Amino acid sequence: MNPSEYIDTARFTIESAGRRYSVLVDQLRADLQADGCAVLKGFVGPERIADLVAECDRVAKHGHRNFNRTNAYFTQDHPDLPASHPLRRFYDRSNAFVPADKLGADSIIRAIYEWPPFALFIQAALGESRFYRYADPLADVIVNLAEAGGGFPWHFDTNNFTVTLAIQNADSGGDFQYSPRLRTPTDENYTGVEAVLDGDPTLIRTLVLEPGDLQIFKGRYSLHRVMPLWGPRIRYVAIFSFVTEPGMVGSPERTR
Ligand SMILES: O=C(O)CCC(=O)C(=O)O
Ligand SMILES: [Fe+2]
Repeated sequence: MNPSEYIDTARFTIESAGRRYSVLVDQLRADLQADGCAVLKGFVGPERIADLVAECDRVAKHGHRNFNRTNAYFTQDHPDLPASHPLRRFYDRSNAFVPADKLGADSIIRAIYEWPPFALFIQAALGESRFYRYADPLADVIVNLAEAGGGFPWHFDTNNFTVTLAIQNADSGGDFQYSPRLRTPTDENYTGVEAVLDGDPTLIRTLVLEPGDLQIFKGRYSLHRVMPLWGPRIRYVAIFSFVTEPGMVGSPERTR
């Protein structure tokens, strides 16, 4: 199987280094610079997405479920601070993910991830000088499953960028919300974070991602969440991981 058959390469010329390629990469760079988010709508065309849904349906039984309560920073509580402080605002998180080794040798998702032009193109869009596929056999490319009652509450990522492919939406809910550049390396901006947690609409953008949309997101400084979702249909998202060092794998604790 040739992964380029799944990607709408007529619209997204990710393979060539011609003029259309530069225009596309420049556009993505501008979007990422402006607010840390770039979306390629219909990256996998509607006529091809059913095969990816079928792949997710096939591996969903291998999902590891997780339930926890977390603040936006994945840290412990700080009882010395006021209850409204962002460090003290804990939310339920539940989701499941299918580890990378369960996708199987005939995985379309893995074929896209491992197709060399894909990583080169994402690297160009991000303008990263050091950029490698994650070497972790359990976590390099995973499928995230979110069911009714789930979602991913407000948080900052601990990694610099995330590349996700929307494969199936829940019946309702599950929209992606974010507040661009809310903090910086030197300013946590707890006042702004508190405002977002309280729902200040002037600080929040909502993205409705449809099956086949590819999202490149820089989540370390932009607070974001997946809104609660409802209905029997599972939300499927493939998460492609890239890192800045070759040969990196996760710690045994995290892998467990
Ligand atoms: O499921 C998504 O769309 C993104 C989830 C997210 O924010 C993350 O994995 O850090
Ligand atoms: Fe995130």
